[in-house]
Amino acid sequence: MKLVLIKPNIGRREHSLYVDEGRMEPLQLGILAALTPRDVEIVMYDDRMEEIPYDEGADLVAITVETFTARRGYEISKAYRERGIPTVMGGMHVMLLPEEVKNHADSIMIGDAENLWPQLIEDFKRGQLKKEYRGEQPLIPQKSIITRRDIFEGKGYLPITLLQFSRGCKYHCNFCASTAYFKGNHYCRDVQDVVREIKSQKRKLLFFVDDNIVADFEKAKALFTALIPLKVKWVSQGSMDMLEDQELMELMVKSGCLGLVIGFESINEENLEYAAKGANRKRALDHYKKEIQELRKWGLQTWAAFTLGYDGDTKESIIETCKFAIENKFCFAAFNILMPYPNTPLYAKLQEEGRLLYGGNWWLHEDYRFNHAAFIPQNLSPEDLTEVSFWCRRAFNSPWSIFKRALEPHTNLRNPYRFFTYLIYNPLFRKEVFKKQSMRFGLKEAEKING
Ligand code: B12
Ligand code: SF4
Repeated sequence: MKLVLIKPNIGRREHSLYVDEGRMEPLQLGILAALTPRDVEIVMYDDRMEEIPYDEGADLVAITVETFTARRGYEISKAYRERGIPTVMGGMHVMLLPEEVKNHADSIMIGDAENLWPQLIEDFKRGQLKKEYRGEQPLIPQKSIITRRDIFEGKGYLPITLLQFSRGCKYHCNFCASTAYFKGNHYCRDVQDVVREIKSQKRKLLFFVDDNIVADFEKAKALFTALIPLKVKWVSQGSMDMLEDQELMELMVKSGCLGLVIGFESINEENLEYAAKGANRKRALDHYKKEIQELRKWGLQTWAAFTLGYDGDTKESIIETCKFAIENKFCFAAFNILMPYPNTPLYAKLQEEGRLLYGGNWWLHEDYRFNHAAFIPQNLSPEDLTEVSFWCRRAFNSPWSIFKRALEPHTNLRNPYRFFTYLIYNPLFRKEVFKKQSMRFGLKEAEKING
């Protein structure tokens, strides 16, 4: 049996293809490969930089789907099904909108693959593939399962190994798709499995793609303690309440943490209330002064994530947010428009208020473009929100800002390695800002795709 695994791209630029130069290993496909019985031949294609050879032949095609890759994922599925090859879809978007995805695949898997994937392969081999697989979340993800990384070889991914310690997060931010997926639960792997996984590969630079690696302080401490002897360097995502636990921070730094993506979201307390951003409560009142000092003290190179377009936002407040990020010399920052991801509380709220654009399913709409507003903001037009958010990305990643932000002695200038990291990745992200803006979803011209 031959199984083809696919990671879809978002889409394409208006007049040319989009190749993601900052692409990273698609971890979920490495996990699916590890869960697949050894007698199955596996090939992986990453639509972000290679053409999919539809006519090469396959018995089954497995496609991972997130909301922003759904349209492209459906195109790929259609191309295989037209050739008589069945497809199965899984991933974040399938959990959020199973009824939509069902229309585009022979089978879907709702939730994590660990408990169900081997069964699906068995069913397929016996000619009894079901239309839907839905199981309980595994309480311990990837139990004794080490990601298969041979499928990533030669694909030109950034030289950083993606892996997970935990899934989900204890918080309930109203826009967060992960929380809709994990329903506010937080599941951790066995620390020894993580150690084995790190030892099973050669790289010393790791990206824990956890939603919030510090969602459980004590479990995080156990992980960090186990990482110390491995002498790795790592990055991840974490909420800023971590700064309240000195022991946690000490272990984090000792275990090789270079920095974290931290959801600042907004410098306006009212917006944080709107987003139900529990981890930040009251911290925006003095513009995160104490938190930023602490992050510097620990020498962490922060990737500050902001969300723009809350009801308390105006054009001016958004520009202020960008200035705040430059003034504080963050290593990196994201300025994402608030997105109504399906099945989130934010989506329900905006729907009820009649503020959703593109008929409520922007991810399939032929006119929707990447990084554009998909709802009507309170104090500015959707077009202005799109424009000012793009302005923030351009300003933060401008050569002048890159120069100015480099001069932060505790973080970006801490040592030559940190400075080198800063210098390599800032120009790369700058390039991506321009390439991604206003990308079309899917590769096909204005085709109507049904929900
Ligand atoms: C790492 C990461 C990134 C990395 C990319 C990593 C990569 N490989 O390229 C970076 C930082 C670049 C990134 C960027 C973005 N990301 Co991102 N990212 C993540 C994160 C934190 C982890 C993804 C991951 O590897 N998870 C680990 C795997 C193992 O989990 P999984 O995919 O859920 O897979 C399991 C199951 O779902 C299932 N499964 C998955 N696929 C399949 C397929 C089949 C066939 C089957 C049977 C089962 C199955 O089995 C797996 C194992 O149990 C997620 C959060 C999350 N919890 O997933 C956000 C997340 C996916 N990102 C998100 C977003 C919005 C983005 C951006 C659009 C942000 C932006 N505005 O620019 C960009 C766009 C990316 C792009 N293509 O350009 C959202 C997506 C929301 C949604 N509804 O789809 C998420 C969920 C974050 C969130 N909290 O909302 N991201
Ligand atoms: S803290 Fe981050 S991961 Fe947790 S619910 Fe909020 S946005 Fe999602």
